[in-house]
Amino acid sequence: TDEASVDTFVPDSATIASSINYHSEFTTSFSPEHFQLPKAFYATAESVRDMLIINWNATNTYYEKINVKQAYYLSMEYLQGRALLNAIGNLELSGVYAEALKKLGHNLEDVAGQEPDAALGTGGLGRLASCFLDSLATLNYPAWGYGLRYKYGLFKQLITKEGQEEVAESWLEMGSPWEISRNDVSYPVKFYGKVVSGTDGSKKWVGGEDIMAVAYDVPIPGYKTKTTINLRLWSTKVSPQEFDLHAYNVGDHAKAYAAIKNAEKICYILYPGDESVEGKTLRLKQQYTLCSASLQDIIARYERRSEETVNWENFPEKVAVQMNDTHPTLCIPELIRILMDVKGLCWNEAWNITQRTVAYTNHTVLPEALEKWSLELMQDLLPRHVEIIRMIDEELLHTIVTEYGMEDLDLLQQKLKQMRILDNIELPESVAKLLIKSEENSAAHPTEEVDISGEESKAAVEEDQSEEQDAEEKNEVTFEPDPTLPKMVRMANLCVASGHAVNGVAEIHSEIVKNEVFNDFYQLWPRKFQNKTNGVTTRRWIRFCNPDLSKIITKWTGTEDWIINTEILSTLQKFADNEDLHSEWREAKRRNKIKVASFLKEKTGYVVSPDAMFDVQVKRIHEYKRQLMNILGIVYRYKKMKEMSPEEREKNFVPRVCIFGGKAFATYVQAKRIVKFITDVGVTVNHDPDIGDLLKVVFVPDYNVSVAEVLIPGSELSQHISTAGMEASGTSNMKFAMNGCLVIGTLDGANVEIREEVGEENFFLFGARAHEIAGLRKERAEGKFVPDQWFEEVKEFVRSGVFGHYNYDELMGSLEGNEGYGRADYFLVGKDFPSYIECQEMVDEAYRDQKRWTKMSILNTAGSYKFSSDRTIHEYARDIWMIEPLVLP
Ligand code: 26R
Repeated sequence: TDEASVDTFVPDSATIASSINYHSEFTTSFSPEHFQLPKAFYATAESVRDMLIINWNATNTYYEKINVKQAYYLSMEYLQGRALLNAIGNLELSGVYAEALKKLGHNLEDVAGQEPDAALGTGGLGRLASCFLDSLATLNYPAWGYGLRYKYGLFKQLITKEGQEEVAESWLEMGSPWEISRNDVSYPVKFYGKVVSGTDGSKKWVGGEDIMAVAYDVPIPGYKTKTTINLRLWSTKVSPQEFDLHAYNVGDHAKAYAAIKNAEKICYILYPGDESVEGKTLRLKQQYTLCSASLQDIIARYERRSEETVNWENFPEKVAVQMNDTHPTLCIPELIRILMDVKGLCWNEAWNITQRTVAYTNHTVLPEALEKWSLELMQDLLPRHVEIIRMIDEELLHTIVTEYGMEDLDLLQQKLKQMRILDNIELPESVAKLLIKSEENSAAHPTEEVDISGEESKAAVEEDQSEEQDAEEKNEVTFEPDPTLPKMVRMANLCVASGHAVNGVAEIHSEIVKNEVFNDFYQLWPRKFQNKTNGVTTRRWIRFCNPDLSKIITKWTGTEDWIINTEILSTLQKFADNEDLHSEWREAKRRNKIKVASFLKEKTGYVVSPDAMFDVQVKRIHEYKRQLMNILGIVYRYKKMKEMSPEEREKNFVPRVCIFGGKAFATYVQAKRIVKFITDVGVTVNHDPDIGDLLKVVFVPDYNVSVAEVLIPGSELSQHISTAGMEASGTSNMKFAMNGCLVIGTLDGANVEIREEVGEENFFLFGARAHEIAGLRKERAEGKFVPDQWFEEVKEFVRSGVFGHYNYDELMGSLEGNEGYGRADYFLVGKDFPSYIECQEMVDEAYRDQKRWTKMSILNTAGSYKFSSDRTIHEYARDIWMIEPLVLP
């Protein structure tokens, strides 16, 4: 098809129906007799795919021709969810597709419901990557995503009497209609082996095992634009050299098969359990496969688009690489390796180019989630990369020495130790020499008392207050490795040292990144640090998941342009008191609630009343997210209800349906206990004849993108109640606010900015502030904190067996004391509980006044314009990637 006809070609329903028929007969791998579900879905998707491929080709041909600068988003996770309605919505073909399917005896919604979710991610980080792709395409930014094509995505969650059970999620069972396998795009990826030096000082990584990474391209269409970008996912297979034909011939089939399995297992599953060395190795192989294949591909493209002689200096003028958290950190040493060992550049050139190319986004401050890899394991698997990491470490150490000088040796040594990439590893000779020399120097000419001021005096005071052991550690910095401790590579330090930009994902989080987590680095390179508040795509998260609300917004703002220019949403503010809008708004919410109610009935069997308030907490189950506080609040409510007469009950409480959803990591025992507890409370409360519709507790199994698309439009209150300072941003909070749900939350992550935008009177705030947390924890651990009486009563009530006789000691014990199960309530549930309960009472009060509630709801949608991922992507493009939109002719 030539360019002109692409522009003007808008198919009608008859053309589409015939395309679907064609694919039904020739493309899908189903029996020919019938045209039923799920075949109808696959045939429909194939017909959409044709159009995507036309645009995809046009886009990439144009990028190639213009030789445009491209951004590459490297992520170990993408949570794409379903693609059909999104694709035809973006192509503006929903109407004709519905018509075409009707002709063929099907209903579009049912057909779309056949699609399995692509769940190649766990939560916020993966879904953010997917929202970013949608915005990049929509805004015509030349950018690609790179990831891994896991055969099994995130597990399917079953809820049984035992709690959560995990089942493999085989999303590729019937094949994916969206991917295009690129048999011509493949790269070797090496593991193990050794490094050999040439006589000219050059290095080569040889031997070991080679596997092949093969590209699968997923076209990502933009909304109302021809731009269709690419998500390139790598799959792994045995390299022809490794395939042992001889073993087959002599009957050693197991040996021959081992090589195949060894290659293929890399892309089997998302997050292989990493308790064992095998699990850890596999995960590192996954990370390296993503980095190596993507960089080889990016470099090949750069060379292909270059004039005759390739100018490597200019590489960063054409390539920007964004690392989605530390998971793709290995692209740093990999880029250096290719530039030096394959392209023949020297260290300084390669190091300089790499720094100008890569940037890093941090998504968590939880210490246990800051990645560290065992040096031993990495040395074994990637020996050349370890050499390069040692060189980067050395560069960094020299920078620190230059910055701090030799005057205050204690300070210098402390900085060296805290900031270096390699932990518990002897100093490189060049740095050790400097220190010995200067120690001699300072013994000969003792330096004067240093004037401690500003930051340092603050640090000094803190040091005075800290425990003796701490002080000792700080005074005597030793670089002798401790043989009892493992030698580690700190991936985040590697990213911060090597990237030209480091960003957090919400204002408060970026402040914590600068002032706490990476403060040493911030002092060294203040200009590297940025904030890029997260966002979500309005296409999926308003327009397509909530068509009723979308119609109302379009009617009252007078345009559909709010889908791209979210600022327009704020014009709703002027109608916040308009009674006509109120009744339309409530009507739409009610229809969405009815859909949620029937969904809950189908998934759980529980029947809930759409007249009750729908109160929702859906997210990964984690102690810091405090689902436990939510459910204990519900227990409190239940207990109070039981103590009242029926009349009092009706008078005091607004009927609520409390909905939970989310997966616990398979090995996270405490999180799984929380799931079990929630479902146990549900069993008791939902069957209590005294309570009826006043309170229902429902745990929705297998929360994923598609479930979110049903729940969010039909929610009225949503809970974002993490311990302050612990949730980097949160992104579902944005989706809920956009869909007119009120947020109850702490001052954490993006909640802070949401509250600013929607107005504090439209946000239910409670709980301790981030800066108070450390002090509160200390107080708690020292036993100085006196827990609130309600809180104590609620725990007692649980222990008494009202919700069954599952052993709750470990769960309740984590909120208490210091001994046994006691973990001194690290997440401060007990501390925030009273203010949470009071806040929930204010929620009830607001809900009783439906006029007030509706106004608050409208103002939440109106105030959410900042949280479009379009805004976020514009900021990345402008401040980090330096790329411009490129509209196809
Ligand atoms: C490597 C391993 C230990 C690991 C740690 C943490 C793997 C995955 C994670 C997930 C983290 C990085 C994550 O999903 N963070 C979430 O990122 C969202 C998008 O920025 C934020 O909204 C959310 O607050 C944050 O928890």
